[in-house]
Amino acid sequence: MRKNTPLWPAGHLPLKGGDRQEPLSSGNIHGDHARFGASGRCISISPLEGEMSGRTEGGILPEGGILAKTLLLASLILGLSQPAHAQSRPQVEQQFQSWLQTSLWPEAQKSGITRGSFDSAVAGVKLNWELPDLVPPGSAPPKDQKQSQAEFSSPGAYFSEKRLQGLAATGRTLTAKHAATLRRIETTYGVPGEIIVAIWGRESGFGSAKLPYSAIEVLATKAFMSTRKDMFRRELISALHMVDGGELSAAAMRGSWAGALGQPQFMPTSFLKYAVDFDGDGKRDIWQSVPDSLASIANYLVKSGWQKGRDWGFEVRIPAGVSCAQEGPDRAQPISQWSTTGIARVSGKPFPAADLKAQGMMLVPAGTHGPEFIVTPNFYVLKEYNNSDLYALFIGNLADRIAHGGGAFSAPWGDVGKMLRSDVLAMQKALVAKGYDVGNVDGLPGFKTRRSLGDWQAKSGLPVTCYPDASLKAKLK
Ligand SMILES: [Ca+2]
Repeated sequence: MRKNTPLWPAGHLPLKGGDRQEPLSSGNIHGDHARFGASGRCISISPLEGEMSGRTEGGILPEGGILAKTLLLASLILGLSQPAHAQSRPQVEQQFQSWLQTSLWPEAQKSGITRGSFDSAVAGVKLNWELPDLVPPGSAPPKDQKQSQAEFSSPGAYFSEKRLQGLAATGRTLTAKHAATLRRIETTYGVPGEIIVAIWGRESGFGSAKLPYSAIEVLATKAFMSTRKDMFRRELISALHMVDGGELSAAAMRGSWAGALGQPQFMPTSFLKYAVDFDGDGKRDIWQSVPDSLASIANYLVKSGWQKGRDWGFEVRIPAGVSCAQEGPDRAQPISQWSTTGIARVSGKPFPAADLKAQGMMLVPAGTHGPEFIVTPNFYVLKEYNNSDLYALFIGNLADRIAHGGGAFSAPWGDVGKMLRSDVLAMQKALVAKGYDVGNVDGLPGFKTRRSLGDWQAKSGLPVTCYPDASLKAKLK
């Protein structure tokens, strides 16, 4: 292992469809990236997955701890696993150089990249053997087996109060410093400054995180030999287009260990789609320019459907007698409608008028064991940036702290999440056998699983908690 191995992955793996929640301890090694902050403290920038939408996940997590150990272990297992038909590194390097010319170049050429740009971008590029999640030629891909033995952590582990307070304090300072820019961005894009600043903080420590890797090197290595070659190959081609289009030199294209770029941590496909020049120098510079970085985040959200004038969501209290099994974007109804059932904000404030008459969705990530929410469509736009309920809640909570001096969610996250993923999987299979829709049968308690569990609990005369726990294991067969 190299000394500066990134050790702090974000705590979860956002997944397409949003019906899942990653166990914090499962060793989310998929392209996680981390770096060392300018201040010298280690800042982690989290894993890929949003790559479906061309995004990486953002995240700054507490130093060390179980996640670090898990990633370290996973990197040891995967990065240094014994190939089935071992080939020496020089042999693999040779294959890589040949692959660049005989496989990648024809595709790049076909997509319109010039030979000169291609040559300048890949000049001197070598495989980076220190990246996680590599599958060198001749070696077996990692098994998913560990996953089934992984325990869940409570969603609460995601919301480090210390981390959030730190980000909020810096976020408020920087909001004041960049007030004029943020006002201009709000006028142009309709996205509140606190949302943009919260994402900026979460993704790159407000741009303070260093970007230790050549993005071309990372993307080429992963396109050549990783568990998700096709996705990285698409990103690599996009990165070549960035060079070809004169956005910046390959050498200047610094990124995370997953190839995520600059202060907003865009993958190259997202850069091409969403990055904007907002300081007017003619360059889309999400590395050095704060205005470009902030406006690019806003543009990403607007292009993903951000609704001007609406909040992201509200922590609420669901009264006894109102079922928690009403979660999900497919059960949206006007917030006024939710309100008539007795659902109210924990703050005691009324729902804003603009939100009251528009759609809202119930969200209970820990069932009745944790904070309960009515979220707006903008919550799902935040998930487009990074497909995870907890990520979107983190951003919403951080934004509220920055804008209104808010604090932690009012209800505590219960001590849930002590089950093995394989146990949840067994419960999902039992629910499916009874005719319930649990979404993906994957051992992760996403909203469809929680909702169906709640419905089954109600039907079985059990307390309705909408979250799997050990006591239900024997009952649900
Ligand atoms: Ca610019």
